[in-house]
Amino acid sequence: MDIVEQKKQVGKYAASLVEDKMTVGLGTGSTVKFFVDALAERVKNEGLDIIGVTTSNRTAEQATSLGIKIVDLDAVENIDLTIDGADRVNQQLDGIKGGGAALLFEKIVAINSKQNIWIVDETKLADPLGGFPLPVEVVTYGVGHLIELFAKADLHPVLRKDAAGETVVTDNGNYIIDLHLDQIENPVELADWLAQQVGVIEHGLFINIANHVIVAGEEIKVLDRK
Ligand code: ABF
Repeated sequence: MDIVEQKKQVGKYAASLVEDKMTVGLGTGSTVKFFVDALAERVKNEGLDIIGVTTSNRTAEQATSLGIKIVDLDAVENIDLTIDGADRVNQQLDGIKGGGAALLFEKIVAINSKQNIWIVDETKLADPLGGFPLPVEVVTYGVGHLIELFAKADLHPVLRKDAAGETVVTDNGNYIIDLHLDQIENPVELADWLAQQVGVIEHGLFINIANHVIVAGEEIKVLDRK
């Protein structure tokens, strides 16, 4: 099964887990895009009655255009279930997220959700975490000094640019610094250190957040947090 088929498969599977009357957190990324498509099909064909809270402008536009009702996070008490993608996941079900630059909203939606499920293809499993740049969302003011600090800490920072060479600006008006680390032996320690640095708004280490991870493949695997 190629990667696109795997993404479609888990997207559809995740959509089947959504129940009537749920408030659903909608993540971001190419896998979630298939989930939102499949969820919209259920809304249209089965009359599934849900409301969505999104983690990015991109997902909000897709969901709205497909007829899913979207509300602001502050309009709901909490979210029943959030389905999101991930860039890397280890055996503890901790992960790297934010390759799509939506990590801040993704984390805010996640911590306000009763259940978090990530949908991934097989290429995302990595223990120890690594092999994918770790995104850190930072304020634009003084970004050069933060890059120097990260470089001194051997974190191999690179300010994210788009294909046209322009600095990427997040939905919240911030920059992303990607840390190019081969392996993250102690994600909890790194997450704590990053959270303490002035100018860091959020980082892409999602520790203790996913309840389940659904992995695509010939047979779908559901991994549960122990
Ligand atoms: C998101 O989707 C992320 O945090 C992650 O960066 C991304 C994974 O995208 P894809 O499914 O396109 O690989 O939710």
